[in-house]
Amino acid sequence: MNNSRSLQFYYHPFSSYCQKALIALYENATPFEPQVLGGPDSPATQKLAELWPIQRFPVLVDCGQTVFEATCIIEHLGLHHPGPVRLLPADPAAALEVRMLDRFFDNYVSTPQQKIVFDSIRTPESRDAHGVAEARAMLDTAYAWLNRRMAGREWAVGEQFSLADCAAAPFLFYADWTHSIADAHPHVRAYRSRLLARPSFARAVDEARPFRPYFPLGAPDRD
Ligand SMILES: N[C@@H](CCC(=O)N[C@@H](CS)C(=O)NCC(=O)O)C(=O)O
Repeated sequence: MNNSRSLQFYYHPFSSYCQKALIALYENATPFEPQVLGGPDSPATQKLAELWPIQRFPVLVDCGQTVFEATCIIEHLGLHHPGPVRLLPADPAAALEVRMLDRFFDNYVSTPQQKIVFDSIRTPESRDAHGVAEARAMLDTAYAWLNRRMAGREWAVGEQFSLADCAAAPFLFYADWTHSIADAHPHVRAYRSRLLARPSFARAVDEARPFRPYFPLGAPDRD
């Protein structure tokens, strides 16, 4: 472990998966070199293609080691650059529950949310109405399950803010813009508000404000 190693973080401020990892960096005030992805010709974008041919972001480079997948970046930071905020509990059973909730937010909130947004930017003849209807139904099911889970809870797992909340914050933020969280799910709405008030996420949201006009469905005038 060496906290003086320099970290390069390849990201775009408006990207939900990048915000997920940024929250972890901000929670522990971990120093890093921002490598903001511009257009296809920007140096950071070209470097990303070399580092990670799949070209999904965020990507972290730590002393020549390339780390991809937001969850793994957060786990890597916890192992090699720990700070006062521990995002994976020390207890293995509690850590497993955190990882399970992290999978829930990636697979059943972010994936359907992105399906709806990406479908909206396709040409009309290549849209997938059936897939979008399935994605909306998945979000409704996920909101209902989460509403029951969050009754009486502050954070997704246990008493402490964790990796699962790093995932929940940007995914519920954009999911509500995409397929609104109904009043019938007050615990999800309250949880989303708590996440927005968390300084690490509030900072990520503020830094992404200039990009709101690019939200394909039109960003609402709130948050
Ligand atoms: N499973 C990846 C997903 C990352 C991801 O989908 N990132 C989006 C930005 S939010 C992306 O790279 N989009 C570019 C593309 O799809 O070409 C993770 O957990 O980091």
